[in-house]
Amino acid sequence: MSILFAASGFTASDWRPKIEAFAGGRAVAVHGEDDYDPAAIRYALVWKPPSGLLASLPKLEVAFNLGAGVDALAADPTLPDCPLVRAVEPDMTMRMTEWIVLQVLTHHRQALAYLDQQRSREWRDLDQPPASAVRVGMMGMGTLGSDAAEVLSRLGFQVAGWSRTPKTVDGVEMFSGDAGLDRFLRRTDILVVLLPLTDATRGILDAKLIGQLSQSNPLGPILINAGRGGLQNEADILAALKDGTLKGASLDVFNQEPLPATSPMWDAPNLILTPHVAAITDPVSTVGNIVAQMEAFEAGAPLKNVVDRGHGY
Ligand code: NDP
Ligand code: OXD
Repeated sequence: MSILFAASGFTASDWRPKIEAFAGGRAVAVHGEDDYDPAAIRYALVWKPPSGLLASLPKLEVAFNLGAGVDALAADPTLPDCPLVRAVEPDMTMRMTEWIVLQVLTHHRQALAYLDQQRSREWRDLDQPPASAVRVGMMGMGTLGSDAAEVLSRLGFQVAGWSRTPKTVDGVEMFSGDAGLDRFLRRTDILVVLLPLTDATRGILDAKLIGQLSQSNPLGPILINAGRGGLQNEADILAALKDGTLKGASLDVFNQEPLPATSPMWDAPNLILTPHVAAITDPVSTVGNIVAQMEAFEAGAPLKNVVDRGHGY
């Protein structure tokens, strides 16, 4: 029985040797490069595989998604009914927290304004509130959001979180569900978004939501999204940046990726844009953990980080 690797946008030559090194004698096939018998595939390691590919593997037992977000897989109407395991990797969590903290501090410490001053050789200090006067709101308090929230709390920010289900998190004021959203947004100066893209969250970052953010901090509100582009209405964000409803934004994800060269987002004022790189998947730690899961599964242990198909994440 074999492992199939089918990950678009990933360099198979980086992954194949790692999978073979960990795979303990299991045969490894790379979709698009190797001939393989679909009926021999027991496990698939995937990232945005072609629609219908997983359905063509009659003996597939588990699909391991090489990213944390499973929206691309969920969009495949032929997705078979096997367990779908998503990536939950300490390395990915640390990379994401790094990116989030970088963006929060860039806006909080007015790095864009100082860069402008540097370009015009202007030596002038700007009013700087302490972190303790700034309210960060974390939309999505799962694996990634809760880690970034904890680090931002330690830096002194007033951190609140919003999740689907109610929960208690030390040092973080928690809100949940539709009922908690308005109060969460109204107390937020810097909104950080680490939500999955599901039917319930698609398009949530629109003009209405932006209009609910607090306008009481002179440096805010700021929007930071590393969740998914499908969460955001880019025209609304652009308009808010232009008219000052948003003082700044950082976006790592877009509705269309790569972002077309013609997109007006490239020229949006006070926008920091990165090309979906906030937290990449590291082959070494990921493959090691996936193979460890396969071995535990074969020994009868339950799989970890299985996606709840009903909720879509
Ligand atoms: P988790 O599944 O661990 O956490 C998701 C969080 O979102 C949970 O707190 C969940 O609430 C909350 N949530 C889900 N639906 C809703 C809703 N309808 N209303 C309110 N809250 C909701 O995911 P991760 O933290 O691991 O990852 C989050 C996302 O980050 C991924 O889905 C992916 O899209 C994105 N990502 C982006 C990367 C990048 O490089 N840009 C890299 C990795 C991930 P509850 O706690 O109640 O379940
Ligand atoms: C992920 C991503 O979901 O990289 O892991 O976007």
